[in-house]
Amino acid sequence: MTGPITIETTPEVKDALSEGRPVVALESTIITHGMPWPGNRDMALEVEAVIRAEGAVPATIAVIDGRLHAGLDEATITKLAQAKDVMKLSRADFAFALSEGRTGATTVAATMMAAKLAGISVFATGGIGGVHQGAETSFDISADLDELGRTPVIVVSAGAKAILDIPKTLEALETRGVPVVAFGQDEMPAFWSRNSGLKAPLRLDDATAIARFESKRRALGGHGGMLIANPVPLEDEIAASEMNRHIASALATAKAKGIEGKAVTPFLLGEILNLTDGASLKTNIALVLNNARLAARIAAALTLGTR
Ligand code: PSU
Ligand code: MN
Repeated sequence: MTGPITIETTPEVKDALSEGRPVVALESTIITHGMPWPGNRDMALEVEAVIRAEGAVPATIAVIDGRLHAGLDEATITKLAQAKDVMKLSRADFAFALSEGRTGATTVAATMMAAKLAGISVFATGGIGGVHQGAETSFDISADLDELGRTPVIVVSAGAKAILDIPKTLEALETRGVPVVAFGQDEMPAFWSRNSGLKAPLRLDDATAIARFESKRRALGGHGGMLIANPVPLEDEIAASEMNRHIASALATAKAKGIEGKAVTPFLLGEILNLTDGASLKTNIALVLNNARLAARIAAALTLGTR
């Protein structure tokens, strides 16, 4: 009954980890709860291809029938992308899926836990969860933030999803000692948009500098995660002025329908997809690919070692 968790790895992931080659973890909630079929499957496979093209190995994380996987083959990704009743796993219910033999997709929080267990130090996603708008009454704050505060994995994102309260999310990250690094610009990006109107706490312009920062963090000891906020490419962005209208409208619908808890983020993403006639999905896929590319470069820079 007890003992360490067995992690099922693909041969590709197993070899890369044992040889110390760069590996990038990927979450699966974005596949099951973040995007509709079949765009979700295409995104998941394309992200893996981008990481391989950079010379790193992708490790998509999920719990399948109670077993933790780091690295999924194409057939399993395809099945997961179409499956119904997949759990959305965070720190609170990750072990439940293992003990009950369930199938669950990992959020940022659970993917960070799995990555650490597997010995993977870089993870690419779309946007992290954070402090929701109206959190002062709903108390809805993603477990992703506490995980960033405690688990030493570099999370490459396009910032916090713009449906959130970004200023409060930045405050909560600062409280937890999480460095937030905007990549290549001063401003904090806002997921679908390059600009948020907020200055990011830190800025770095290349993967080597991020690896150098990480090695100093390790040397200081007791470090949790780091958040890289990588702006969506210019040609793929949707301007913040346009997105803000859609976000306000989606938030109003969620409120009117009484959407709560784990359902909030998937509901808002789905609403925004309809309001933008699918454009938000195209942007979401573009930003994930962009994050995967940077994550692979950071993983490579970390394996080279820095002074
Ligand atoms: N990034 C995306 N789409 C998503 C998510 C991230 O582009 O669907 C998921 C992540 O798994 C993240 C989760 O951890 O949304 C946050 O959910 P919540 O707000 O319920 O903590
Ligand atoms: Mn929540």
